[in-house]
This record gives sequence, structure tokens and C-alpha cells, in this order.
Amino acid sequence: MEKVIPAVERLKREEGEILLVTHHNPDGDGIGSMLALYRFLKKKGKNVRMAMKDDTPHIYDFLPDVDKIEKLPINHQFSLAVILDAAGMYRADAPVYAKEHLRIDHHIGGVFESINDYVDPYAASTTVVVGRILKAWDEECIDKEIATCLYTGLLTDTGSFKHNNVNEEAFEFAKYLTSKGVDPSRVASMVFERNRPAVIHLLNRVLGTLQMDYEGRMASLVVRREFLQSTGALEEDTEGFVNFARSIEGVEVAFIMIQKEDLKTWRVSLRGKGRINVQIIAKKFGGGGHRDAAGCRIEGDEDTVRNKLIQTIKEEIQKQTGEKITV
Ligand SMILES: [Mn+2]
Repeated sequence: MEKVIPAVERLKREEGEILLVTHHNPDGDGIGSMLALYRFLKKKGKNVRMAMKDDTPHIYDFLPDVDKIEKLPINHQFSLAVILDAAGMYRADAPVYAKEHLRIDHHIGGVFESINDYVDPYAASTTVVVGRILKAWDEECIDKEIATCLYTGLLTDTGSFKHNNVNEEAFEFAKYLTSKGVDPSRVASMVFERNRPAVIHLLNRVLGTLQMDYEGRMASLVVRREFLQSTGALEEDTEGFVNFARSIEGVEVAFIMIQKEDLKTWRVSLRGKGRINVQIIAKKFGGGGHRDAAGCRIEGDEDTVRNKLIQTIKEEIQKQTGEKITV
């Protein structure tokens, strides 16, 4: 007996125009989920388009149908808009015009967009959730291209199967997708081994900002706008840089703060290593995410923002561990 998934029934029922969207600063999971669902819905004869606010990062430009992603906002009223891999439609960071919204995601909490939302915070990636939807609908329809998009989201959101969201289903899904024709080695080299020299020059500048606090329990990095200008790298190239701070032995919380174009807004990515829940820290600044990976935006000058974060993290480490930090 097949399990009935409300999101599947809702999509099946839709006769009008569907718009698929993902969050701004899109990652492999957001783009992979959107592309996989797009291709599947097309095969099912649905009238579907997809859009996002920002450009596709270079590392994902090999994915099928990536050239069909449009730019938000689209001045058109859709029948149904589906937000993928985001805590709510607001994360599109641009107006979306549709009679009805639907959220497919794996973030904790967030906005209830409709009764048919499919949100599972235990899923390693949103592509795992999309995979369940497609399997329940029509497994035969999952081709190599769809599987490659789904696998890309799984690979990137688990940090190459390293983060603590990796579970049995993640490996089973990877196996399943491989049986559908995915070439894991090719996907990994397309995503991780096509850096431009400018990215490595940028990394060099960013690593120079490394600061350790609280006897090495916290590490932070800064990306100033000037670094991007002098190296010719892009903001999207900073993806994964925070992991260098996180990789240091003894570090429990790491963060990177990236200066936005207005020079006063900082996009912050927080990383934990299982002990401290960084989602709680991000939430204090109006952000969100997962236990080991979360983010937020803070306004202010560099030192003020950095110190505010360091102080908040200190309080949170003390609260969550019951240990007193005296330095
Ligand atoms: Mn995700």
C-alpha cells in the first residue's frame, strides 16, 4: 500500500501554471531540488517554470536544465508557487506572485505555507524529500538527469557525507540514485574541482582573518568586500570557506561573516560540530538553519558584528554545556 503524500496530491491536481523557486544565495540542495522537480513535472505534462533571485553558481552550471532557470521577480501571476529548501517563501528574497504557496523543505521550524507542505527536518537534504515525492508519484519517471540533480543536493548538503545529518536514508538514497545512472565521481569533480585561481587567492586573504577565541573553542573568518574586488572572486566562491575554521581541532563553533554590497550588512554562516546547536545562535539574530549549520544577517561595522557574535556564542556555549568560560 503506497503512502499518500499531500504534496504529491496537490501537484498532481494542479492544472495551471506552476512556479518553482528556491532561496537566494542558492546552494546545491536548493538548485538540485528545483531542477529535479522541474524535469519530473515537465515529463508529467505540467506547465512549470522555475526562478530564483541570484545567478546559478558556477559549480552547479553542469546540471541539466540549469539554463532554464529564470530570474525573480517574474511579473506574472502563477496558480501555484513551490518554495524548495527554504524556511518560507520569504527566503526567495524577491516577490513571488501566486494564488497558492507550497513548501518542500528540511529546515527546522519556519513558515507554514500551506496544508500540503512537506517539511522533514530529519531528511539530510531537501532532495531526499523531493526523492520521496517523485518515488511515490512515479518511480519510472526518475531518469539519470533527475537523479544527478537529486544526488548533487545530497552530496553538498551533507558536506560530502560528513555532517551529522547523514543517516541510513542518505546512503540508501545515494545507492538508489547511483542505480538510476548517477556518476558520483563526476558530480564530485564538477562541484568541487573546478575552482578558478581567483577563488584560491580569495581563500588566501580570508584565511588571514582567522581569529580564535575562548581557548580555541571558537574560530571565525571574515570576507571583506575589498577581498572580492582585489582577487576578482565572487561572493558565491566563499561557499565552504567556513569549514576551514570548523576543521581546527578543539573548535566547537565556527563562523564566517561575509560583507554584502552595501558594506554594512554581513551574511553570517555558523557551523557546529555536534556539541553546540548553532541554529539557536542564528535564531537570536533572526536567522535559522540546522543544528550544525545555520545562518543569519547582521548589520553594523565589522568589529561590532564580530564581537556581538563572539559574545552571543560564548553565552550559548555556557548555556548549552553548563561549563563556565573564564577567558
Ligand atoms: Mn538544504
